[in-house]
Amino acid sequence: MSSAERVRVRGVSIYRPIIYGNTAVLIKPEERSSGNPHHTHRWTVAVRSAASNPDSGIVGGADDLSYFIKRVTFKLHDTYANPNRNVDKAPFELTETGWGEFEIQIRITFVPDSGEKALIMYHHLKLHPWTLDPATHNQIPPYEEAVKAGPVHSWQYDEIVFIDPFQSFLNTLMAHPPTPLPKAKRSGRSVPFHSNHATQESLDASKEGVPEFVATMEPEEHERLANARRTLVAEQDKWRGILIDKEKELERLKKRVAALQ
Ligand code: SLL
Repeated sequence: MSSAERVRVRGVSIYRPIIYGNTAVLIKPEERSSGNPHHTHRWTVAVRSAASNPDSGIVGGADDLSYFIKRVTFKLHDTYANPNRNVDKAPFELTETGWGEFEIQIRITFVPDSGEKALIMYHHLKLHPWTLDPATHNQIPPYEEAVKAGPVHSWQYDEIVFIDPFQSFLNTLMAHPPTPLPKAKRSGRSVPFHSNHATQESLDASKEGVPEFVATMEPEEHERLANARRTLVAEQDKWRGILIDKEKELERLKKRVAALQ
């Protein structure tokens, strides 16, 4: 890389939408004996592009992220052999079997050209559906019941923001624009989010097919902003009223002090 390309482009920030999370399915009781008989679930943890390929049947993953991600390390629970699992090429995902939920550390190492530090995120592996019969929702459901709920999905939307990127890395990013999220759901279940860099939403759709992240529809966004503005104005009015009352009280007390002196 030439020295000119090692220059940071000041004032520029560029982001890439990603999702991270897991899906899980039950292992049929008759298949359990072939592996570890205690392992009840087969799960996949992944870092993917946020947009889905509608025909793929998977959540996210329309774009290959290896133009900016070099490695994803999934750190599993200590009950797993070799808990640090490196994935060095797309798709950045890992499939395992197990019986319990735990926190997975997800470490994203960017391509060397980026000059970026690794990013660490956490995802709570989810194996059990959230949306079963309310009478039993706090318990792990029996196999027959859980299987009816279908695969479990638990995903977070996030945006990786690169601030003042190196010129060469900026070129790389701009050569790979992310597939835009659809405006509305195409199939399965959709999950609207507000494209605000700090916003994260998780989703769980065990029953209604493969969920998909979608861009918030514009009228919805307008409505949300209008509501926020109304709340702010009401708050301002309230505090202005309080301030006026306090000032009046202060005047009254000052007069009393003056009268006493
Ligand atoms: C729990 N805190 O108690 C969690 C730990 C560990 C899950 C869950 C595989 C273990 C193996 C596995 O599912 N570990 O193969 O021994 O729920």
